[in-house]
Parts: sequence; C-alpha cells; structure tokens
Amino acid sequence: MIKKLLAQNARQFEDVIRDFLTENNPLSAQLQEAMNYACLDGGKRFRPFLTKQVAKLFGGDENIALKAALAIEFIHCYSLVHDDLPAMDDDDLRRGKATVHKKYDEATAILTGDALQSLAFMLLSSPDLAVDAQGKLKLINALSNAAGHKGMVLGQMLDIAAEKADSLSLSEVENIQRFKTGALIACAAQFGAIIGQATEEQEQNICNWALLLGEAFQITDDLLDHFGNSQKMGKRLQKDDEKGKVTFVSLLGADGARQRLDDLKLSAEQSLATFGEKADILRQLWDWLIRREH
Ligand code: GRG
Repeated sequence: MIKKLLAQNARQFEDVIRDFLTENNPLSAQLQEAMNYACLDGGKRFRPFLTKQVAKLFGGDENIALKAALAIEFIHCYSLVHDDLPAMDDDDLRRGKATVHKKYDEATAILTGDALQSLAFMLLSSPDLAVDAQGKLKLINALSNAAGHKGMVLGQMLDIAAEKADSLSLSEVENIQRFKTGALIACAAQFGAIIGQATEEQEQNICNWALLLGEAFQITDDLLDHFGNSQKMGKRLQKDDEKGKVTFVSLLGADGARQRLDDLKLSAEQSLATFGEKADILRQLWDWLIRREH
C-alpha cells in the first residue's frame, strides 16, 4: 500500500513541480531547461510525502502542504546538482540520467543550483501560498536553518573535511549525517507540523522522529552504496569504499549497521507513540525507506 501511495504522490508532485516551473519562465531558455532537468523526471519524492502526511496528521491542508514542500524539494535538487559537481563528489550519473554539469556545463549547474535555492524562498514568501504571514515566516525560518550553515551546507563542509581525517568516531559520523541529510528531512516534517498548526510539543516530537528517520535513511544509503545495484539506484555506487570514507557501515560493519536500524526504530516509536494509529502511514514510510533497493 505504501509503495502505491508513494508512487501516486511522486506522480502528483511531478505535476506540481512542472506547473510551478512553467509559471516561472525566465529569459534564459538554457537556465529554465536545466532547472526543469534537475527537478523533473526522477526522485522518490519522500520529503514532500512526509510533509503532506504530517500536515494531514495535524488536520492541515494537503494541497498547501505539497505546495510548500516544493520549496524543500527545490533545495534538495539544488544540493544534488552541486554535490555532483567535480569540486564535490564529481558524479556523472544521478537519478539514472547524466548529471546537470555533464548534460550542460559546470557554470550552468552552479547557476541552476543557485536559482533553485532562491526559488524555494520566493515560493514560500509568495502571496500565492495560502499560509498566513506568521506561518510563512516559520516556514522560511525552518528551511533557511535546515539548508544553510547550521544545517545541510555545514554537513557538506564537515563531510568534505572528514575525507581528509585519519579516523572518525561514531558520534562524528552521526553529526555529519544529522546536518547533511537529517536537517532537511526533519524540516520536511516540521513543514507539515507548521501547516497543520501543531503545538510546539507535537512539532518537537515529529521533528525528533524525522531526525531518527534521517539517520535510518543514511544508514540504508550507506548499505546500498556498499551492496546495492547501481542500475536500480540510478547512480554510481561503492564510492564510499573507493574513497576510503568512514560511514556507518565501515564503522559498525553491515550487521552492526542493521542492528542500529532496529535500535533506531525502537526509539522512533517512542516519538510517534502519542499519535497512535493515526501515524501508521509514517511507520510504513520508515519501513519502506529502510527496505528500499534504490
Ligand atoms: C552541495 C550544499 C550541498 C549539499 C549537499 C544532501 C547533500 C548535501 C548531498 C546529497 C548527496 C547525497 C547523495 C547525500 C546523501 C543523502 C542522499 C542519499 C540524498 C539523496 O536523496 P534521495 O535518495 O534522492 O531522496 P532522490 O533522487 O530520491 O530525490
């Protein structure tokens, strides 16, 4: 059931992206085309799914949630475009397609990422988003925190620095992951809580749960990088091994990493317990993300 729901969500979200990007029609066809290329046709879209489901949990409007989630997806897509650049991870393949700098060129890829980042905040501050002024400020504040120098960008910087380090402890690896990938995933849940006008305590609970989900997601990604199928994943694998990178798998071993997934699930359940069965869809999302093969 979750697989079907996610597939439906991905299709619906693809339309939301396409409508929005077509509305914003800049003068450069190449920039517009590269932005479309970076955002459309691929991706699991689980962050918007998360925003929508959390909004629903708190009685928020699902369509507004999806529109706001576009901003998170734009930040996510920008991070992938920049992460693939030669100065970062230097990848040729993303979502089964040539990366943006391979399809176009490096300058276009840098500008595409920059433009997507601005677009995210343009969307959140736009009168077209049916959220009151205070709600919009909360969304903007949450996303700028999650994406910037206290969130994803910090995580990327720490990750780059870690490649040069002789050794890394488990808590250092956890920290990198928490900023690099966890912050944006938690922000997706926070968006749902803001749109559903959850209480501060509810918002905190759901963000805690999403941070644990972020860690479980990263451990799964590390396992897939080691054991996964490159064709199914649509990207180059075994990169961590090649670079001698310290990951959850290299530190804990595959069995240790799987054990940690079980432990995380138990902790996660505590954060969700107050929501009872209403949160079952989030539990299913968790299970799907850690069992995925792509
Ligand atoms: C370059 C500023 C900057 C940040 C990069 C998030 C990030 C930081 C880089 C992405 C590189 C990466 C592979 C990180 C691990 C997290 C991860 C698996 C991201 C991919 O997210 P998915 O699986 O991708 O949701 P899809 O394609 O499904 O949208």
